[in-house]
Amino acid sequence: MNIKTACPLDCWDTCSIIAHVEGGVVKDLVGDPDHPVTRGFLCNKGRRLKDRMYHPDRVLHPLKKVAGSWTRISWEQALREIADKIQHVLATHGHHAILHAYDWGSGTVLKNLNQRFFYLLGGCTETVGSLCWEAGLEAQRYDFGQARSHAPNDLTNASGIVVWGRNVSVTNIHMTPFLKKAISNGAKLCIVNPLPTDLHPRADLVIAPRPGTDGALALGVLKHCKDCGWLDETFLRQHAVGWAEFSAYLDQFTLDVVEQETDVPIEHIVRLAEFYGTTRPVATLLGLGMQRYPGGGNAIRAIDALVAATGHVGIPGGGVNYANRMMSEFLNDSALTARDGADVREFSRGQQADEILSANPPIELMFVTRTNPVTQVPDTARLLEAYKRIPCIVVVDMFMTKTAELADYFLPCTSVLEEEDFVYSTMWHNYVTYIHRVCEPRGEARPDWEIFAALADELGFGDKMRRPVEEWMSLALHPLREHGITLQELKQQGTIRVPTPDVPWSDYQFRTPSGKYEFVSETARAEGHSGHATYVKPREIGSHGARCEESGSGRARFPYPMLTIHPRVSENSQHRDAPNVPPIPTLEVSSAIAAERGLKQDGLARVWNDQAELTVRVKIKAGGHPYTVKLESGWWGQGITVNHFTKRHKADFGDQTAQYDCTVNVEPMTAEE
Ligand SMILES: Nc1nc2c(c(=O)[nH]1)N[C@H]1C(S)=C(S)[C@@H](COP(=O)(O)OP(=O)(O)OC[C@H]3O[C@@H](n4cnc5c(=O)[nH]c(N)nc54)[C@H](O)[C@@H]3O)O[C@H]1N2
Ligand SMILES: Nc1nc2c(c(=O)[nH]1)N[C@H]1C(S)=C(S)[C@@H](COP(=O)(O)OP(=O)(O)OC[C@H]3O[C@@H](n4cnc5c(=O)[nH]c(N)nc54)[C@H](O)[C@@H]3O)O[C@H]1N2
Ligand SMILES: [Mo]
Repeated sequence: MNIKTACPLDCWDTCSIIAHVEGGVVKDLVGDPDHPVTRGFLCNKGRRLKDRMYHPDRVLHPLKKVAGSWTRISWEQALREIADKIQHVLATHGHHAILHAYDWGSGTVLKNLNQRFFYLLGGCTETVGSLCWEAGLEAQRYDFGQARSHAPNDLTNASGIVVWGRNVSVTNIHMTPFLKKAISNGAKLCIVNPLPTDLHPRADLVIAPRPGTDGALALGVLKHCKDCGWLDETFLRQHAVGWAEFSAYLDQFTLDVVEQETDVPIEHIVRLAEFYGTTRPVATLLGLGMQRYPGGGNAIRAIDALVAATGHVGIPGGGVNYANRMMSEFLNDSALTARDGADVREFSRGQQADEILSANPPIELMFVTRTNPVTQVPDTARLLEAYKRIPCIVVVDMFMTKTAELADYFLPCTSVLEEEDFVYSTMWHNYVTYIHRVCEPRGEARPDWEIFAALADELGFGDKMRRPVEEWMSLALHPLREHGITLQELKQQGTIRVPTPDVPWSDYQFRTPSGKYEFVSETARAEGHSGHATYVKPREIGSHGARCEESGSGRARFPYPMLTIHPRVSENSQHRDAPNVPPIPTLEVSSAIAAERGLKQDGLARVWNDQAELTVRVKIKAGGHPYTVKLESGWWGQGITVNHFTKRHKADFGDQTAQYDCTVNVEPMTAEE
């Protein structure tokens, strides 16, 4: 029997999946050929949803930690004891003493009911802000009024494509066929990335900036376009505000200043300017990596300005494609969360350790859902210090994660394959997919909503959490009714297209207060920022020469930026089931670093900074910024996580973390070590 479901992982692609089921057992998962974007191909993370479900390490019963060891308990006992704790904390410290730490480990609509539970307590403390993409979303809110992306198919209208900091073949693999088609139609490809990617061999131009300096690069490229007369004067005059003020600021970004700051040779800066100034249309695909820096939001604003001023906004085959926020207008997920009236104290996802440590009232009870902060939040050591101070922690997950290890209660949730729901969380395209339950839950696992409804029963407000799931889903889909889309239709069709435009801003009616594209945004100013994009330097990463001189001995303490980007074989830390995740992780280095530090291919090395130290296997890879190293995130081992290395620095907008502003040193290990 074939049953349709979907991948709920926090990802660009959000695939629709067909499960082959025999006798109630899932035999195989394959891509659904009818999905217009993901088109029958399923990546290894999606295929492994089955292996995760059947994994021998999966926790299938509620657990309680007694005298330091985990003991199996019944749901009844778990729910009663946790409900008692909630009541006690509410009575003694109030609802702000309960922290709900959550993120997007699953992006299905019914997960919104988790928040509802805490709001119904009268409120809580919850985590807000982003480890992921918020600085860029805020940047595009200032510039356009909202982040919008072109429909995937529209890429084939482009004459030039700039993949700016997106790791397409790893994180957004379903973009690849669209890119290949565009290239075979004759589109030229430019890549801007400090690290080599699988797409590099296809590129006509590769630019490898020093990490965290894209803002300076974009401003310099735009200044050069201005100097060459390559701007879209009609756009600047009719559809934008603030150009004169911004244009005056640009003048300091001369070619030699930009070369100094970014390590990009002048010749490459000029070629990128030609790309934007003389090719039309150019589609720009932004990744999220480059906004995880102190100046990350401003970098996105600078790139927006470059693309807009050279006339690539609002036309087929163009756009600054960062995210797709239009979807949210067609889905009423707030009907499920029902936050209105709840008294919520907000702690930043990135800064939560400091906030927990200084909280008044203190955090007495923490619930963790859909996230593994111990491996994913920057500065793990500080986070552990904070979490260890919390008297009681409840984790809802499928596995004993590094976060769950700290807990007092573990509540087992279902896999997506055991749930009825729909997924709408794509960061890119505009399709929603229904999730049919593929098989019965294993063991005693329950969907999150059922766990929280059962807890609400214990606390006497179960009626406010319990409705048939169809009703919750219909509520969320309500705005689509006027477009003729109902739950019934979604259920039958499997995947439906939400009616967002294929080419955003083609009417040049922007969502900003002025209705125009805003090179200068009064909103940004009112929120405490510069009106226009500015260049903000990284705090840790500097020029290699300057860092080497710093120490006086010709060798800086931490001369190499280390990018802890998303892993190829796993979704963040969810690689427990993945093959080939070794106890010694791989550090990719350039040949320049290998020469400078005497590193050998496949040799062991020590990488360290002022926070952490790790033994790594060296892989020498050409094609990136000469002094940048790569270590995939999500990994833990040797007593630490990758985020033991990263700092708690903030990006400029949106309470976003700046975890890529991180530097290390590396040296070969001798055989005896
Ligand atoms: N296989 C896999 N796929 C995933 C995920 C996963 O963990 N594994 N995670 C999902 C999630 S949560 C997200 S947010 C997306 C992320 O998708 P992406 O944005 O594509 O990936 P990241 O790893 O966040 O970003 C890293 C890219 O940015 C580049 N980069 C880093 N610093 C800079 C810089 O200063 N300038 C420029 N120009 N580039 C820079 C890196 O070299 C890398 O190629 O992927 C999703 N898809
Ligand atoms: N150094 C460094 N740090 C990073 C990043 C980086 O690139 N470098 N990337 C950042 C980014 S972009 C992101 S989005 C974050 C990701 O941070 P997280 O979302 O915390 O990362 P995951 O490892 O995907 O953890 C998700 C957890 O949710 C669980 N889960 C999955 N489905 C469900 C469900 O239905 N219910 C419940 N209750 N649990 C479920 C999974 O088993 C898993 O343990 O990490 C950030 N941290
Ligand atoms: Mo993310």
